[in-house]
Amino acid sequence: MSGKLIVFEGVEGCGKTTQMQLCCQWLENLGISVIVTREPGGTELGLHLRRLLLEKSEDKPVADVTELLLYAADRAQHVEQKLKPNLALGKYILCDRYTDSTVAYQGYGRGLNMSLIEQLNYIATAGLTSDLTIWLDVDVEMGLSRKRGDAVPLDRIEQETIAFHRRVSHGYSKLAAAHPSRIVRVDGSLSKETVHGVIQDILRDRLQV
Ligand code: T5A
Repeated sequence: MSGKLIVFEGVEGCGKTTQMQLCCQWLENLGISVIVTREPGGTELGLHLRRLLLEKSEDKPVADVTELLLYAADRAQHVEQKLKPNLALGKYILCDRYTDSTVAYQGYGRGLNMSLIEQLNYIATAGLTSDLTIWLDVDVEMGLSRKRGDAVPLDRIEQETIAFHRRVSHGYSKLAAAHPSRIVRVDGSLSKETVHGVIQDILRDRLQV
């Protein structure tokens, strides 16, 4: 029996965590066994990498290529230690970010070489792609203002310029256009309950849950 990998993607504050929690409760009520995880930080090693990646340190800047390699290392460990074994057990995995984040943030956001990113994504995942990716599309300013409202200090990447976040957002539009059978756009500016209802419809339609 093999499970399903369902990924949630989007710019900062688009509502992934909120929707994954709602989706997890809904699937569990249907009797489906669910794992909720995230990148970076879905494994013990990944938690160390997450701290290195997201803590802001003015005197120790992270070079763009270093950042790319750390996300790839986090993913390789996550795929091997958590995603593959749980898929083999037939679980539904709800994953906060995956390969599209690297294309959007390090590719479109940082301007790193796309072919290098594709190669690293392939090495890190050994070709494991999502069964479905939900892209929560919200305006960058709206997402950041939600995050500021959470009263938690913005992390290193959230503190990037608006121009950076707009390039990331543009990256998601390009990805969705390039992979229409895998990536489904959902209007993340709607209420939490409305967005959840839309996601339920998509999962029923695409994965027959
Ligand atoms: N990254 C990651 C890369 O650069 N490359 C990579 O390869 C990978 C994997 C991860 C960072 O790493 C970068 C991207 C990120 O910058 P993170 O802590 O996981 O960092 O941060 P995010 O992924 O951005 O997740 P957040 O927790 O910050 O935001 P969410 O999960 O999108 O949003 P959520 O659900 O926490 O909601 C934020 C606020 O908005 C409210 C919520 O209640 C909350 O207050 N909200 C809504 N308000 C109104 N209407 C709605 N529909 C709402 N939905 C949520």
